[in-house]
Amino acid sequence: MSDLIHYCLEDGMALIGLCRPPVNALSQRMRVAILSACERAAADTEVKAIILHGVHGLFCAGADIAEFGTDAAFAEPSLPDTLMRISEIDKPVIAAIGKLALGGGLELALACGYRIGEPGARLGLPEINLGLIPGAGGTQRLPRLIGAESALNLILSGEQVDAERARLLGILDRVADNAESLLDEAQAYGRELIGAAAPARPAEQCPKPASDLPEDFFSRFRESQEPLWKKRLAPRLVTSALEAACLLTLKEGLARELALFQQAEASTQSQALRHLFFAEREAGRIPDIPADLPLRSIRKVAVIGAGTMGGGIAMNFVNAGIPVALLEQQSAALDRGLTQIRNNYEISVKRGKLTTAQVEARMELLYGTLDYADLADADLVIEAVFEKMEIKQQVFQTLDQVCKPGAILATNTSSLDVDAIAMSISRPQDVIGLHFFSPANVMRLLEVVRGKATAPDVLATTMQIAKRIGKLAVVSGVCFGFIGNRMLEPYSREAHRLLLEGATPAQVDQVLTGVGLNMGIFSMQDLAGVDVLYLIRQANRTASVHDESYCRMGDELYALQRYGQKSGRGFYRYEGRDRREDPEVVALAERLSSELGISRRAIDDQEIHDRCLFMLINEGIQLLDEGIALRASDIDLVWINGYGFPALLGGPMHYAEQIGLASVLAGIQRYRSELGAYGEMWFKPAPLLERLVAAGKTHIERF
Ligand code: T1G
Repeated sequence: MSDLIHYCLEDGMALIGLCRPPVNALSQRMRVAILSACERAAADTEVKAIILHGVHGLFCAGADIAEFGTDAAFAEPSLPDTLMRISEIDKPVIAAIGKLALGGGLELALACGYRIGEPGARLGLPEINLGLIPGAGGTQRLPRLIGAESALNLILSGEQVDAERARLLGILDRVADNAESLLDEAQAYGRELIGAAAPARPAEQCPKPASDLPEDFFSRFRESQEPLWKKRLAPRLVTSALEAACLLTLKEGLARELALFQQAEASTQSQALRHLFFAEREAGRIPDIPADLPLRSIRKVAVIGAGTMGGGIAMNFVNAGIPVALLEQQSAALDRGLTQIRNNYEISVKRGKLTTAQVEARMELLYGTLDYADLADADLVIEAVFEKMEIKQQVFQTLDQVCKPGAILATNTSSLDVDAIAMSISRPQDVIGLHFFSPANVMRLLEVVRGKATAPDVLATTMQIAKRIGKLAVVSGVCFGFIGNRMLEPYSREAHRLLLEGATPAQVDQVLTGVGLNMGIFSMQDLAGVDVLYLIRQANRTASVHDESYCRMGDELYALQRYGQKSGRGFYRYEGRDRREDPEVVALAERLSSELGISRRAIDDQEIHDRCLFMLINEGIQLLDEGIALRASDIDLVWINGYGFPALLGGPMHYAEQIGLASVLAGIQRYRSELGAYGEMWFKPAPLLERLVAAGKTHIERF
């Protein structure tokens, strides 16, 4: 028997234990081992029933995602064939589900005739999150168990249901008393079935899945969902597979499902989402820091500044059950901050996301203070004060006096030099940047900025606490704007420059949202505030602005007090929540073009796409070459989770690989020659991009 399977006989039952930590992913070798064990049990006349379980408690988290895009994914025995064979065994087969049965793991359980789960088990078919569909019978067997509409909703949502809900739906036959007794109770269930001479009961003998649906259910369903699905392929394929389950025999339906699955698996959307699945897990790995480095313990956190950012940051920690001291300079500001936090929680109560008791428990963990002495026992202190170097350095010097040795001192700066802050105190090794994205209690992304002096255990501890508070932490080196905002600069520059050359804000935004970005750059800047961006520019003019031309639109709008949504006018005009193009903005651009001697012309969408996105990509590659970003996939995560880049494109780096690095380079070189002095100044290809193309590489990596 393979090392992947534990096999033993007890009371006339074969116990087949899956043993491929950490999640029993159903690789080709695992499929061979499972099939061989099941065939052995099926052929053994002593065996009257079979129990499948997870040796280490967890049942199975599905097919091996790493196999997709390779021959192994469909190598014999394929998962559908393996599960069909299990469903044909003429003995009761029981799935004893511990912890998780997801994707192919749940499909494995559905191929068994009976299912029992531990109370805390989570079951689901989350393939849609990977741009896939269930490809091993899930779209055919699940509707035969719980009805087509319930199955459709569960698969389209990708949600995981707990054991009791799974039992109520009809997925589980029983829920065990607890995780520890699951296998014993599964064996007792087996003895019952043997005693009752119970049949194998494969799913296909269940009633027709569409028995309670109107004739036009699927056509009306598609019509209602199409606007929500937008460009997404997988929901359409799922719906077709569920429709097949209602119209065809199981055998025909499985064949239809396989064809639809292969279409999903081969799609660029699924390739992008699978890339991001592994990217998120890779982001936590820091090459020069051992995974077993001892961490500092974080029992109490302090946040300095009770404004929007500070309040949101504090919420992250109390949400995770960690006490927070929230410090302000004036009691009025502190009260405002605490009130805002409570209001945020009250909204969650109204939405049914939190109970009043939970809110009180969280507020109990929050301690407002005006006295730095109250921070003396904090293990982690995060400042979120005004974005001015002098102010931040003063705060850190006070912390240096007050905080206990070993406390981690973090700055939430979005662009200031973390090293300059660290070097202003006696313990630079304890300083790190924690760039939360607003609203801090909502946005998953956290840029963890590693200073030159940051101690390895400070970085490792920070990465661990970030995961504990549910953040997606990406490590950045120190530079202006770190990863995200540094790339935003050239992307924004091209958009602004294009206004001077003849494009309108709406045209530029439509190209960018057409690619899939959540917001166009100009509607985003109207939301963020034209005034806020102007002040950041003013504070960093030497660091970020060499050529005045592309800043003039923003500067002029600021001078006209057109601050964006907040003032009803910015790059657009706002009537309530309606955003409208403003001829005054076009006239302003025309005036500036004339003043700056920039000739205007009709600009096609492809040029807008290429100039904005190729410059974004170029800067990302440069960041990688400088070592600011550890890997290209980290850059993808930053722009998807912090700036609304479409996950279906996998992030700017993955997208560049799909376009072709040589095409990106050629585009940059084209504009460098076509745009005169401006092109000469700004369209310098990143040397790493040139090296990658010269070496014929298709994947972005440092070398
Ligand atoms: N395949 C390969 N590796 C997987 C995996 C999978 N299905 N699930 C997890 N891993 C790895 C993961 O990369 C990490 O590796 C380690 O396990 C721990 O994961 C035919 C087509 C199960 C809830 O979508 O949601 O079945 O970084 O860090 O936070 O119809 O992993 O340690 O090297 O995430 O405790 C459907 C995906 C697949 C479930 C655990 N299944 N996994 O979360 O740990 S497609 C899924 C998860 C399919 C069939 C279809 C989570 C988790 P490493 P982790 P975690």
